[in-house]
Amino acid sequence: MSAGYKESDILSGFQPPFEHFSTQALHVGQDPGQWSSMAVVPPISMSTTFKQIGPGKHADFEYSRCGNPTQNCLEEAVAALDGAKYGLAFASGLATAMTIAHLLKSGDGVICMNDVYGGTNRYFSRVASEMGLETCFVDCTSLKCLKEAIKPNTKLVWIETPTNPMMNVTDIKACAEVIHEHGDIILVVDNTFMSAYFQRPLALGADICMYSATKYMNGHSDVVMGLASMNREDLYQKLKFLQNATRAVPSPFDCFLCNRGLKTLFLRMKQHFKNALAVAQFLEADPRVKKVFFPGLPSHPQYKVTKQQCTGTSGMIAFLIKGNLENAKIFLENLKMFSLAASLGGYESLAEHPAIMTHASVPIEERKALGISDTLIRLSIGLEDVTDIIEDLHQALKAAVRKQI
Ligand code: P1T
Repeated sequence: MSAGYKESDILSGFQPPFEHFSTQALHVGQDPGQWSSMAVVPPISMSTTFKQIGPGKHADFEYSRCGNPTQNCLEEAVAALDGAKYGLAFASGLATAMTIAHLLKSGDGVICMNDVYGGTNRYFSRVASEMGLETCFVDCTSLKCLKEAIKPNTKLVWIETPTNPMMNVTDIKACAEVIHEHGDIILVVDNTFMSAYFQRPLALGADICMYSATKYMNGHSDVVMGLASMNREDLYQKLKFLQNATRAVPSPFDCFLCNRGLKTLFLRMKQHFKNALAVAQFLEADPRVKKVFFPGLPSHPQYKVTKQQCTGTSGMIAFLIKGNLENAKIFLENLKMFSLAASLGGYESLAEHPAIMTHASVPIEERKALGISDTLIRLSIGLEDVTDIIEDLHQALKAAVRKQI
């Protein structure tokens, strides 16, 4: 099971955990005094409208699309966990991307990390482009490529780190320094794979930190939602306006669930990391596995950067199985405890085939160039007992690759 690295060696050298994280997750935005009932757990405020004192004169809330008490609790908590002044909740991760893209106008340029979630690639290349945004996809792990891609009309740089699915890590601080030398370019970091517990993009120079909260931030695979946090007042005001103007908001019930999920984020992330580390070591040592992509392993090309900017890494692993598409399919179909399903970041272990599933919308030539091959498998390592997780992977690998290839 060991690939020759001691777990203690691998865990050392990451940044220390963010101070007061669990206290903030439990208390910021959650003051019982904000409710007349003094409820300790924020109630689900289902009312779509709020009684006004006089025409146009309202108390804290007016109409639920413009602001909702349950959503408020969540937004305040998220801002605190990201070390931000402001937090905003949206209907999904992609609704967050769409709202952020509305900050731009036709003719503006976007630089998007070349390896991103398939839906983000599709949004910029096939939806935002139709509205006049010019997007180029660039390997932002190379500062040289990033610098060369900046044009006079560049207004937004979108990075995802680690990337979905290849687990490439971008140096956020170095990237922010480069783009902020070029005037007013907004740097957005999709922090979905790390969650607020392991990475704080705003402290490293990003202007907006965003999430598909459908993943780790909620953590229970029962909410589709997006989140964004920022320190800049101008960006907050514009995004708050757009949040209302486009109706990209989540339901109060979903806000309640995600707010609840945040309470255990720190506990969940630590266990995801621990389990994933053991799985990555197991896979790296297995003769049926060709290559493992996990930023917490010394073999990862951006291991050093990961340790410099993160307090750990999550449960996301990608690997190449030996053989061909058939071997990958047999592996996935033989998993017993893992579910073969898209999505990630829930308490349960999931496995998927990016080329056929989450990244099918990425043109095949682009997929090939990125390394999203027929034998690439992505795992979201859950919170089950790690021996059961490894046992399931072991038996499926044995079924899929019968002899050494
Ligand atoms: O599904 P939605 O909440 O809209 O989030 C989109 C999104 C944005 N960013 C990243 C890094 C993501 O992984 C996702 C969604 N990803 C999957 C559904 C998936 O299985 O990869």
